[in-house]
Amino acid sequence: MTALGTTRARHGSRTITDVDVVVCSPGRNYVTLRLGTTDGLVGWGDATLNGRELAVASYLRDHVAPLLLGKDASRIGDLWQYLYRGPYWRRGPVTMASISAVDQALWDLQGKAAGMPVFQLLGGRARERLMTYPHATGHSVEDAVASVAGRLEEGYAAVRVQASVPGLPSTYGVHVGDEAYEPAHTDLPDEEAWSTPLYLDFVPRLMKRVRDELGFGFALLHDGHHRLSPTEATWLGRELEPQRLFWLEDVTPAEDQRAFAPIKAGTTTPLAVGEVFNSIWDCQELISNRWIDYIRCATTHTGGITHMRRILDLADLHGVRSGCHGPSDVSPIGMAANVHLDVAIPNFGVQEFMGYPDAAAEVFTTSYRLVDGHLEVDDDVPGLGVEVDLEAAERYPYVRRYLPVNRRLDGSMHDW
Ligand code: EZ4
Ligand code: CO
Repeated sequence: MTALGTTRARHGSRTITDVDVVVCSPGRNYVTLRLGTTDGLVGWGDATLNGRELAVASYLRDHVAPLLLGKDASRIGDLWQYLYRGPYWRRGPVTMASISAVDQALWDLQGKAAGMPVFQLLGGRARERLMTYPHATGHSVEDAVASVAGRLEEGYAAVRVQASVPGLPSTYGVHVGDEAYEPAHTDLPDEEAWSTPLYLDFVPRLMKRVRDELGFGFALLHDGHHRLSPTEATWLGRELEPQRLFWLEDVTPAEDQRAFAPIKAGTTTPLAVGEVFNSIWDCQELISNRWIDYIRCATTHTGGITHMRRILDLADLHGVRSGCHGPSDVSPIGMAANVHLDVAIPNFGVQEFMGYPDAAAEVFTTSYRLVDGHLEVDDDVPGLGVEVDLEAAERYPYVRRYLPVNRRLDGSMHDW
C-alpha cells in the first residue's frame, strides 16, 4: 500500500544512503552526525549534550539512523515532523539534540545541493558581522578587570565577566590554574560549594569595578547560572542597574517560566535565559509575555535550524532578541548553525563565542571566523561550511567527563 505523503525518495531526488555517528574528544567531547546522499554530498550535524554524550549517540544510532535510510534529504520540514511526532515521546534534551543534528545535516545538504551558504536559504544576509562576546574570568576582581580589558583590546564590543567569589573554594565560569575555563571535568563530577549571601555580596562590587575602571562603552554581561530565587534575582538586578548590563543571564532555574514575571516587573536590568531549553514550549510564555529580553537557545539543543527559526520568529514578534548559546561544548558545526541564523534574522542580539580547545581545529574547519572580536561568515562556501576530518577525530576517542555538581555550605544540593 502506498501511504499518502510518504517521505520515501522519488526519482531524481536526493536519498539518504549513509548515517554515521562520530563521538570524539579533541579537548572535550563532541557528537557529530554524518549523512551521505545518492548524489555524493555529505551533510554534518552537531548533537553534543555535555556530560550525556553517549545517550544522544545511542538515540541517533539505534533509533534514528534506521528511519533516515532511504528518505528524501530535501524534505527538511517533513523529516523534522517525522522525528518529533513519530516517536510519541516528544521533547527532552536527548531527543531534541538528536533531531537538531539531523536538521543541521539536512540544511547543510540543502545548501550544498543549491551551491549556497545556509544563510542564503534563510532569507539572505542581514548583517556583515556579528557582535560576539567572549568570557573574561579572574580569581580576583583585579584579575577579572584585567581580563575584560584584554578582551576589549582584542576588539570585542561585548564581554561576559565571572570571578571567584571570596570565601568559596571554586566558582562557576572561572578558569582553573592557567587553563582556559572549561565546564566539564575528566571522569566523575567535581563538587563545587555555593553560598547565595556570598555571591550576592560580591557580584555588584565586581560589576561596579569593571564599569568604574573600563567605562560604559561596551556591552557587559554576567551569568547567574540558574542559582537564585526570583526575589534574590530581583534584588541582584536592581543592584546592577547603575552598571547598565547588556544582560543578566539565567538568574533563576529556567523550567519555571512564571518565575520571571516578578523579576521583569522588579528590575530594568535586561534578562536572558534559554541555554537549557529544548523547544518552543520551554519559552513561549517567557517570550509572549515579554518577561525576558534575550532568548539563549542553541541550535544544537533546540531542534536545529528549523525549530530555532520558529522560536526566533516568535521572539521577534515580542521584541525579544537572540543570544544563542555558544560554549565550547556546542561543536563548531552547531556554532555554524547559530552563525548562519544570526546573519539572516532581523532580531539578532549577540552571539556567545567561548572558543575551542586547540585540538578541535584538527577535526573541524569552519567558514566562519573571528575578526577583531566579531564573527564573520564566508559568502561562497555552500551549506554550513564546516569540514570534518574523520581521521583526526579517530585520534581523540571519547573520554568520560561530567559537569560539576553544586552543594550549599551545609552539604545539601544546589543548582549548578
Ligand atoms: O555552563 O555550556 O553561558 N554559558 C554557560 C556554559 C554552560 C555549559 C554547560 O555545558 O552557561 O558555560
Ligand atoms: Co550560561
